[in-house]
Amino acid sequence: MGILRLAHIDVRTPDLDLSAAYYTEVMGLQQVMRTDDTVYFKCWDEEDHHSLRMRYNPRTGLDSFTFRVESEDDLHDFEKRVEAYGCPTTRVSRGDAVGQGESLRFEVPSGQIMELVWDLEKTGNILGKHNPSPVPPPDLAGIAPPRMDHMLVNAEEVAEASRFFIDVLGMRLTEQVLDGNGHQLGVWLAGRTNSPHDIAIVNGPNGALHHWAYWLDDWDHIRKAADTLAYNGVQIDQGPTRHGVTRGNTIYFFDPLGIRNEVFTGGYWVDPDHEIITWTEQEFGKGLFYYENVISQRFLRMHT
Ligand code: M3P
Ligand code: FE
Repeated sequence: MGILRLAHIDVRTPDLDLSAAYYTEVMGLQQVMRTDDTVYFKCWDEEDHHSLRMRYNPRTGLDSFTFRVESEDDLHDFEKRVEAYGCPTTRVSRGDAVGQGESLRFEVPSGQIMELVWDLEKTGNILGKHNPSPVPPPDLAGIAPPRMDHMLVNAEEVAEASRFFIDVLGMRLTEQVLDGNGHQLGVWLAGRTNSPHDIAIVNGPNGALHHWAYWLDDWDHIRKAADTLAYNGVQIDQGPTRHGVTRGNTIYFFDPLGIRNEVFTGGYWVDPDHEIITWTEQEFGKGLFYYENVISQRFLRMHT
């Protein structure tokens, strides 16, 4: 049993048209469905119905984030484990959410609503399964990442949140930042992927979303993404640069409503028994942005 990977992120936007224009034309996602108050998006190489849901609400914010579990029976096992930890759970029935079957919902110790699901509607990527082209059409708009990669949430008590993800959900710690007293300020956690992180948790207000990231295939695509962002007048937060933590290449930027996005590539592969990498608070500038060696206050304090 286990947590496989990030499946979708559900957020609120006060301007659905502006968000839809940005996520299709600048980020270059496929808009898969639109109702009166909700838009669903996916990347060109994603098989599931959607990876991003945006619904209208006067206040920007995170509704929930959803991870896929490895097998159908896992929902039952996780229900018992999460309840035993002391977090009440609810079941969302098939038919109650677009693009998926039954799911399990609960509030994690850092206050975000998390959902686990196995049954995702498989609508396929844009290449198809019949003599597929290895690349998407050259005329896709915007950055056009192939898939969503990871997300980062804030927690007042990083160690408590981290223990929940490790002990209850079975995720694996790959890297951590410790303060001078040995307390965790940030943790990077992997599911059943070989990625250095599927979710990270960094000190900040409970319930907050720091960013989510899209995967790009190489550093040259990060450079092209920076050109696309600058051309479209998007506010860049940091980069293009490299993280010391995860070793990934990155740019952070803000969508038109102020939600932070990241594009990410590189990193390394981890086995399940990979030894944890530890950063000290003094060296965390390099961990965050290896070339600049800065801890920007905007980066640490701005969140959704
Ligand atoms: C990443 C990453 C913070 C660190 C962020 C790191 C917010 O986003 O992908 O490794 O301190
Ligand atoms: Fe990130």
